[in-house]
Amino acid sequence: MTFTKTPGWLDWYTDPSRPRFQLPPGSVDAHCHVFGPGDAFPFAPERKYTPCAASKEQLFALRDHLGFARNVIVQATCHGADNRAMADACHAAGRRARGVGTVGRDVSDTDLEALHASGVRGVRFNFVKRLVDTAPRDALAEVARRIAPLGWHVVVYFEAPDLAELRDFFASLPTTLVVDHMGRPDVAKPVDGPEFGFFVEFMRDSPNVWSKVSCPERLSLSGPPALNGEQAAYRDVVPFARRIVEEFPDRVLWGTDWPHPNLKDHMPDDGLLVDFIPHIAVSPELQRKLLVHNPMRLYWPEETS
Ligand code: 0GY
Repeated sequence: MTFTKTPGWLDWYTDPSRPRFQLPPGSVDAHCHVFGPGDAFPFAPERKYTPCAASKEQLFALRDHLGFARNVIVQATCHGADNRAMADACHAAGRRARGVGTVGRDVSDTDLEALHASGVRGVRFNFVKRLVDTAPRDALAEVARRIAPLGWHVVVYFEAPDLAELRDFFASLPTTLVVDHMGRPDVAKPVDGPEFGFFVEFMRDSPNVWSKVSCPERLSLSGPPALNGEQAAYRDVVPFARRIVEEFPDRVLWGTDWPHPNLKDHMPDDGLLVDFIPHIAVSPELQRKLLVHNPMRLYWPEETS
């Protein structure tokens, strides 16, 4: 089937720079996607956008170019609950990728076992209103109960103003909970202000909650550095991500978010995104936790002593 991408959609960089920051050996890109290609893996009828194709081969080439050892491939809403593209990519990568899927309450045990065999270790619940029509709590709670015995976790994507309303639901879930992109703070607000303070307090009160300190390019108002700049890219996001990394060093993950769905103003250079990491994880120890130890404990526990 042929698909035409959403007007205004920016294509991912085909020639990203080589990062100056050298990733620790065994680093994991813990948030990235594959899209289609649509003729092999059609996009979901209920999708809110049609992306450009971004195949597993292109993802693996980026992994190698940036210096990552492994990927965690996260199901994006454009594929709905059809996990074939993501599962196929995980399967093809062997032990070098794990996945996070999307399933409904009607998923069979056989389907869950097949997803597990392909490398899936979590499910994603999306509460971002521009991406999904509904997120029925009873169905999601049932899914969480079904996947908990497999040792899987739940990944949640929401925007900062919605946390107050979601917090009790999150607390009722029986698994580890991983929050995408720090719960999307408004970085024009102070890092010590009530909005981000609420998120920090949520993590403080909930030892099972982790956060991805990812997507500065989505959150930033200051944007990438000037071409001749030594300044950190996306510098307005640094204090937010650094706060989370330093207070919760054992519960943070990082990912590129390649191929960067839904960006219409600015497409990041993935090499520059990697160069953002030492600004938020400032010591080798914090970098190893963020990029190696934490994702390995969550996604490859059988390889972690
Ligand atoms: C992200 C961000 C976005 C999209 C999705 O599943 C998705 O469609 O996650 C977004 O538009 O903010 O994490 O990829």
